[in-house]
Amino acid sequence: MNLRKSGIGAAGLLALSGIPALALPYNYETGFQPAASAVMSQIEDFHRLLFYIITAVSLFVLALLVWIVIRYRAGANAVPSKVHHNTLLEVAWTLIPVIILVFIAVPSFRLLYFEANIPKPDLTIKAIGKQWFWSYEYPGADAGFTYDSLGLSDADALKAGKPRLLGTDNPIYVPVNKVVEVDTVGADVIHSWAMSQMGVKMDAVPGRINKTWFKADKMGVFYGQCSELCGARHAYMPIELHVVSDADYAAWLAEAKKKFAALENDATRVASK
Ligand SMILES: [Cu+2]
Repeated sequence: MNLRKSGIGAAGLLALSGIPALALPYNYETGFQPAASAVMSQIEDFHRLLFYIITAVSLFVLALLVWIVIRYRAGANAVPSKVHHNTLLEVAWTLIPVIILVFIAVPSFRLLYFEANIPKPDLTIKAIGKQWFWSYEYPGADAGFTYDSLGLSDADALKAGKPRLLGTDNPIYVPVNKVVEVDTVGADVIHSWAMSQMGVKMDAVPGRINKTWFKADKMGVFYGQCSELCGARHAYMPIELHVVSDADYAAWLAEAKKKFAALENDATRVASK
């Protein structure tokens, strides 16, 4: 049974309110939330590869242990063996782990490069971590704007049909299938902008810009959280991301330009509190 589709708990509540429940974790879930970007799909694939290797190595070691415990127990070996050193064995137990590690390194570095090498972005968002909420800047060629995105109280979240501790008052909007560059910076302490279904987690450090990217391949509402302990209300600065069609994004953009504060046209401006 697909728990995700059956709508349990908060996911069910969301399904009723018309928001796709796709993006929510559910009780007793194991593994990752479903991937919504190529980076996350590749992280899943890499994780699966590691899982097989880990399982095989663990079972092999367990079998060796069981074999030694039974075969070489004191009861069956009145006179203990004095054998030590076995060149072939020692070379093998050094070389085989090295070969396994090199085997893992190839897809690992390929994935790291894929994550770190930002394609030409279709749009750029600046995420500024503050104690304890996120501010976003949408720099535009004509008129950029900025706004704060605060986590909702339990009562407000319930009223808005949003999940507790994940919903925000002003979500971020991005178009589907477009490369979004996210520039992160901290205004006070180190925060971390994390959106697991996009395979993104980037520290927001005061005084420097860190860049990451994602290209959402599914429409829907996605949730993330600050993932660097940043103080008393670290748990209350969620990220709500809406991935929408080009038309819906254009509509939101037009409204946002009117609704939110215009961005000062100063490229050297440093994020302020
Ligand atoms: Cu934080």
